[in-house]
Amino acid sequence: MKPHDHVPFRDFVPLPAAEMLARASSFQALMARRHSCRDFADTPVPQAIIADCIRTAGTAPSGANHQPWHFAAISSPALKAEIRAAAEAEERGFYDEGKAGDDWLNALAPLGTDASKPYLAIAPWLIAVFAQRRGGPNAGDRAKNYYIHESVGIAAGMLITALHQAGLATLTHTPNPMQFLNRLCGRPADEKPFLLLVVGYPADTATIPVHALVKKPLDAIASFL
Ligand code: IYR
Repeated sequence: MKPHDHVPFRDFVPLPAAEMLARASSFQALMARRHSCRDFADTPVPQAIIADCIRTAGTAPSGANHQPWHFAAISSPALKAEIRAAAEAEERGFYDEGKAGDDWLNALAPLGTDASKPYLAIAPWLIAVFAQRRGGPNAGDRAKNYYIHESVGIAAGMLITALHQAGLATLTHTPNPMQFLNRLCGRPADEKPFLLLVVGYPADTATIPVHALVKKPLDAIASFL
């Protein structure tokens, strides 16, 4: 088969309308139970689960199917400790040395966050998501990539969804700047760190800021035309 050939549309399973509605509704209820977690247990999570969730992320649509992402999954205690130290150094600049600015700090105040990020060393897995400026459909390709942030954003969303569906809690953590992730994860300079996802089980002491429970109703986020 040549690259420009097509095959019949496969794998699609049509469902009766009642089942579609039931599935849409139960999936919505499942996803409504995902909350960002900032207090993790150190309980281990098997690598095979993380690997399958990354496989799911890898099925995301992407510009010209170049799949412009790399997922560095980290469970090494030494590396997690290094990432924690580097992230906290950036976060001190953000929270304590004026980089955030008052408006941003005020917007974050209801979350109760600060520069201390112990969960980066405690959670069993960190997944550093990188966006590749160059690549292509095959490993090792060096072509220009397209819609990089859109593609990696979609893949990251699918990864978060897959991890939640697998029974794991997550935090989307974005220390700013986070170039230190290239050095610590051994990634080339033309990959941009996109997101550091913290993955594991919530600690018994974990809480949810009430602020984060307020989700806009459908009529505020959608219009049916
Ligand atoms: N990266 C910081 C600050 C932060 C920024 C936003 I926007 C958030 O929604 C949450 C936190 C931190 O992780 O604390």
